[in-house]
Amino acid sequence: KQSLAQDALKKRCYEFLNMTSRSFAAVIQELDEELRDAVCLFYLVLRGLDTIEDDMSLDLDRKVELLRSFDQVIYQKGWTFTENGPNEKDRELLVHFDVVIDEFLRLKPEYQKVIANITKLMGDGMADYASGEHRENTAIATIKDFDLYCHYVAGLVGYGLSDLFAASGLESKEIANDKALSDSMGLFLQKTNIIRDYREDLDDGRQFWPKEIWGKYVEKFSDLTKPEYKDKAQACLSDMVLNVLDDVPQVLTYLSKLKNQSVFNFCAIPQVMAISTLALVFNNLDIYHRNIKIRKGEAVKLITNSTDMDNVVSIFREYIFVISRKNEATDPNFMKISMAIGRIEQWI
Ligand code: PS7
Ligand code: MN
Ligand code: MN
Ligand code: MN
Ligand code: MN
Ligand code: MN
Repeated sequence: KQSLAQDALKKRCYEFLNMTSRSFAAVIQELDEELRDAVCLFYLVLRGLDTIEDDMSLDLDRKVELLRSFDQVIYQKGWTFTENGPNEKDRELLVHFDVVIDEFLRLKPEYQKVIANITKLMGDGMADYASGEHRENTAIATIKDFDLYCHYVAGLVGYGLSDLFAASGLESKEIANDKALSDSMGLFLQKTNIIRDYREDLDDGRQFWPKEIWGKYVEKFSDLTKPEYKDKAQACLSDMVLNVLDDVPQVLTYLSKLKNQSVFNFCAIPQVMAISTLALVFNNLDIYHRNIKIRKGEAVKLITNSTDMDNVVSIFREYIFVISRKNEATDPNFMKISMAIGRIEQWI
């Protein structure tokens, strides 16, 4: 039985979850009891790590030291962090991180180990990209660099979640064995987010699109916003969308292997949001100027309909069809996109 003080700490953690996450808070809270707290704490630990990664006002050496040691920080009772820039988003979470640590230490040791392991791998990956060879603005040069960065910040989340699912017994051990499938689940979300957030990230002084792609179309990454490069910008965008479409068959394969209803909903909802976002951004030059988002009503429809594999496949079919209709024969990537859609159609 939990004491009243412990209940209050757990409640604080769920408040932090609702404070820091637009999209994951609801689906995490719907998870079966056995997994809910572990996934909530996994989220909060990684949100803390990402808040450090994102803070451009932190001294670089200090940032790298924190990123590389964060897997130990989560075992230090009483640890809090107040060094973030005053305007850093989600700073409040780190100011009260002792609460997260207390709850983390109450999880089953098996769950703690999964979370600490992924935190170590992600923190080291983020540190590599924040410093050293990736320090320049051209940080993400090749498509390989792009895949590796997305693996660190999202594919690894997929590994960790699959490990938690398997450890809980709600899913079979098999779900955690095929690492490529778990990786794709994270990559598809992260890459779609990176395309959609072109403008926001540019304004923050960040560029995540690989130069190997945008360099085919413009000299400078920010040229994509210029009216005189409109056609180049459209072709570049379709090249990026083409890159993301690669992961769709693996996403559907992963989802088809799930057995538990609450785990299925938790996994499927973000993926249908992503395919809907991808259809919205394709050939949509607004992304170079402002933050575009799927409509609230559409999001609600997607959430209520993502209940089983048949419905999820229907949703993917609908949005793949939207992309197919928007694909223009004059686009240099027209043929490759048609082929990628063909590969997905074998699935849907
Ligand atoms: C533990 C649920 C389901 C097998 C904080 C979920 C930021 C897209 O740019 O908030 O900070 O605003 O829009 C999530 C695989 C990770 C990948 C990664 C952890 C799916 C720190 C989500 C969330 C794997 C690095 C949030 C990857 O986007 O970002 C839990 C299976 C955190 C998942 C970051 C991005 C996530 C992201 P931003 P967002
Ligand atoms: Mn972030
Ligand atoms: Mn980040
Ligand atoms: Mn406070
Ligand atoms: Mn983003
Ligand atoms: Mn974001």
